Amino acid sequence: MKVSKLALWSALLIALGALTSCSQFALPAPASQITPATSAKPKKTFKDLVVGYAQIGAESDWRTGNTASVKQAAEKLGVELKFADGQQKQENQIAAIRSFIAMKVDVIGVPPVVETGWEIVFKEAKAAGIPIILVDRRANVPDDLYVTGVGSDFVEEGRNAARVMAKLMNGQANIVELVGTIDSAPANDRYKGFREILKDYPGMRIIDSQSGDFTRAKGKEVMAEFLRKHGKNITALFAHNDDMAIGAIKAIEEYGVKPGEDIKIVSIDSIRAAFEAMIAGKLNATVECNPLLGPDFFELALKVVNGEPVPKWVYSKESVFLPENAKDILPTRRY
Ligand code: GYE
Repeated sequence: MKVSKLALWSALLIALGALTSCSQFALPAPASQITPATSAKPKKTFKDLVVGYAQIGAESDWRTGNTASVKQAAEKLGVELKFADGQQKQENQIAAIRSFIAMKVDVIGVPPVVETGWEIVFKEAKAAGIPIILVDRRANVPDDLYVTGVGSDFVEEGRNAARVMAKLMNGQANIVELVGTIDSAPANDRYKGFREILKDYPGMRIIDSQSGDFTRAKGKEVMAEFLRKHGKNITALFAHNDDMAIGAIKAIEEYGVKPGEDIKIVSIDSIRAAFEAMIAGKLNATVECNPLLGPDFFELALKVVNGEPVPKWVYSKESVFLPENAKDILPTRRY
């Protein structure tokens, strides 16, 4: 086919036109509309950060270890920490978050005492542009109300407690359970994980289950009640934390039976006092739960402030400790 000169020229012109219009789309936006790379915000460092931490309180040695970890990490990194002690009350934690918002801190960390009731205050933080990081415990809120979280897999801890107890008891037990703070993530999840494994052991029966609020005093009180009700029928105790187990050990001794022998005990946290109880033969196993979350928390906080990607949750690595090597391990424990 013969192509005329005119046709060639017009084809060329159309192609050129297309190119120019294309290149117009590719042209960078006017300088006034973009932030040139040179004026990009400089990355913040730990020393620039002001962080609020709305702690639950001081119910257990685990919690004391967590407070120490957050304070020490802040000090070491040069983060300015605003610390509030909620004294076990959600309303105090909420008030602390509101005061951090008023102070315009960069990030707020919170271990929610219970799972529910956080939506309003988390929305307030979001509206003020202050990211919330969950530490240790989960809150039951939509995903967009917190940026990330760090802590343990509590369901797995409950499963591990059941696994080690089933072994200790050869699959036959009348168990009483000291549950943690009602509606708290660790209590809900440990309760669930424990039962998940027990389903496979028809001889392992939970004969009573009540909250001891994660404290030694309550653990002792509720255990005494269990003993009054069920007497020597009780052959095993699962306590959602070591502190309640330590309180319960006192009640068991006062009742006149032997903790660790007549009643086998498994608890969670692996605080130093649990190792001492294992060495004394009064506790049979402790499932680890790591409170030393300060360094990870501030690392996440810095990433969030600098707009770097973070996972939705960072899980701690944990194990189970038995009396056999408690003596060797105790000196290495930091909480
Ligand atoms: O197991 C208990 C503490 O939230 C994981 O809280 C934490 C729990 C811990 O009081 O000892």
